[in-house]
Amino acid sequence: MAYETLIVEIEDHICLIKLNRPDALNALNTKLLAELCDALESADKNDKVRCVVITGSEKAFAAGADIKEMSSKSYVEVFMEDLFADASNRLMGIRKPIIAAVSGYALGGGCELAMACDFIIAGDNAKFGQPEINLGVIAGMGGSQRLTRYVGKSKAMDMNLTGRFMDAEEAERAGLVSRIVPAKKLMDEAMGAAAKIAEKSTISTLAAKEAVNRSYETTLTEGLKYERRLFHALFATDDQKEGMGAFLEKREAQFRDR
Ligand code: DAK
Repeated sequence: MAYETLIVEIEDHICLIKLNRPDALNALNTKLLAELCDALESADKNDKVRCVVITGSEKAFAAGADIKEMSSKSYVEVFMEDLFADASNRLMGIRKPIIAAVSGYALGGGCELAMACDFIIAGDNAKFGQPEINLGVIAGMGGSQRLTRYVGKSKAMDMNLTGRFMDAEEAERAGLVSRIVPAKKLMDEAMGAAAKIAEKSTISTLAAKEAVNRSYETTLTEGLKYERRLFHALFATDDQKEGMGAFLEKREAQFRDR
């Protein structure tokens, strides 16, 4: 399907989604968010796709929600339409792994979108921030919640209250990003990570994603039980027999998502 605000390519089990509003530094407007949810849900349903990568341009992953689109809205409008709730919920419903490949600015809703992905690989030029405070509002899609879980209260408060940007090195030190690479190598690294994930059984990657995400929502005891049950359940799959059999036979596993 052709999109107005995205470029989507599917190759070798990887769905690459490039945010494409260069004139607005990929600001997230209603159209882009709707198209992004549509592209992600299509990838989630597509048996050929095993991993998704979301990226932007070299200058900006996304500079936030579209300020021009939002600025004149009233409280009643944003409350009644429950601005961004649908996109936020639909993003959380995606079961396949999603990597955010971040170059340049990931600000406001852009930083929140990256954090809603499963992990972030950053170019050494990446800049993360929750500058909504400068606009007389606060973060609305995870900047006070997910960021706090990623980097702890002190840094999350600093980012949300001062609106300052965090560079890639600080973001890696703080645990916001999983790895930093030279900006020019960002897509090679992100696609390489996606290819590694795409080699696995999709049943296992969905289970792994679900188990890690569960740790945010429950106690340690319940989380450990949940993880154990998923682990047990994977013994019902052909892919578990194939994975363990291949190890014992000293060959590469050929997973068939069964
Ligand atoms: N929205 C709309 N347009 C934007 C934009 C944005 N967020 N960011 C940049 N642009 C546009 C600029 O207006 C400019 O357009 P023209 O003037 O050329 O037409 C073009 O992109 C290039 O930007 P600049 O000329 O400003 O480029 P610079 O290199 O000088 O500066 C910058 C780059 C990223 C530092 C700067 O553009 C900037 O500060 N941008 C705004 C960053 C920001 O404040 N982001 C937070 C937005 S608020 C919610 C959920 C989420 C949210 C809200 C509610 N609910 C669930 C209720 C999220 C809110 C936000 O993200």
